[in-house]
Amino acid sequence: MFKLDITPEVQSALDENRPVVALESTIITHGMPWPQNYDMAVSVEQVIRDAGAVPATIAVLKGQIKIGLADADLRDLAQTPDARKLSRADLAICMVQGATGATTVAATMILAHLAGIKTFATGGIGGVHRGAEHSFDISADLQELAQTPVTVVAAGAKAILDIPKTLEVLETLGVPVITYGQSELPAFWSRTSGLVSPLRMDTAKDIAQAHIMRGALNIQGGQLIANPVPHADEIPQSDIDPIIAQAIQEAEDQKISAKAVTPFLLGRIFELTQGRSLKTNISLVLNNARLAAEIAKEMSDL
Ligand code: PSU
Ligand code: MN
Repeated sequence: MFKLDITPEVQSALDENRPVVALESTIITHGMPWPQNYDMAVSVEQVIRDAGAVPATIAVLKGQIKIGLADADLRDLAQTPDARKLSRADLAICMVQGATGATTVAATMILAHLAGIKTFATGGIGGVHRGAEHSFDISADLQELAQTPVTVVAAGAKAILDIPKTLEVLETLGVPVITYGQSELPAFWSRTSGLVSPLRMDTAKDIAQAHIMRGALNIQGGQLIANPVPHADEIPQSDIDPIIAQAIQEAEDQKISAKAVTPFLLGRIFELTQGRSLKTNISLVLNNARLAAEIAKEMSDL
């Protein structure tokens, strides 16, 4: 029916039970501009290798599932802004049509799990959008966390979202939201959100053990690890909040909806901060990759 096209580097790590960290590709095609997106994708893979794990960037190229991307493919994809944005609903259709698509958190979790990868690093997950009581815009990433057993390391839910509502939905879905190393939930570009994190853990080993314990208990779904952005690159909430509000207002005025909302907001915030948001976004992705590599190493030891 289909085959997973796994690079030899990733395949041998999986065969030998060495640590592997999955990476998504929507952040490359829809989350950042060229060429910073390509530079970020290369650096994040390097950070994972330096930490002693193997990176597996995931995408669908001409209908083929790729677990690990060759450099030329990564470079091409980073220059394909019209690649499809693939969530759970879109994956099978993209394959049947032989199309190229970048995987969101949800689709990356599905494919990572198929390949036997348990740890995944990204920037921020999708969640409940502000005004969702009218738009019903709730990311499929939340449902996926409820059903697919992958530990996802993010810097919290993206601050463009309604974070309290996102936490409520995650609680309803039975997804553990675990902040690493502090008691306050981080908010993507900022280390603070004003919200107490539902759970806290201070070591990669505890996070790995919790993942394995869930499996042993036969509890479906994954874990969300919220890893605060490094101090040096943080944008304080008071600086970013008015900019987020302006970007959301513009999205409403221009009737941006569905899949286009998140890419529009990230792009406008990049422009309105003259690139500062992008620098922070790259920093937090690299930071998440480092933690994910530590978690993956603990999982393969267990
Ligand atoms: N994190 C980032 N930038 C991004 C995304 C995450 O730092 O662009 C992407 C992820 O792929 C996530 C998606 O799954 O945004 C959420 O989109 P939506 O809100 O439409 O579900
Ligand atoms: Mn949405």
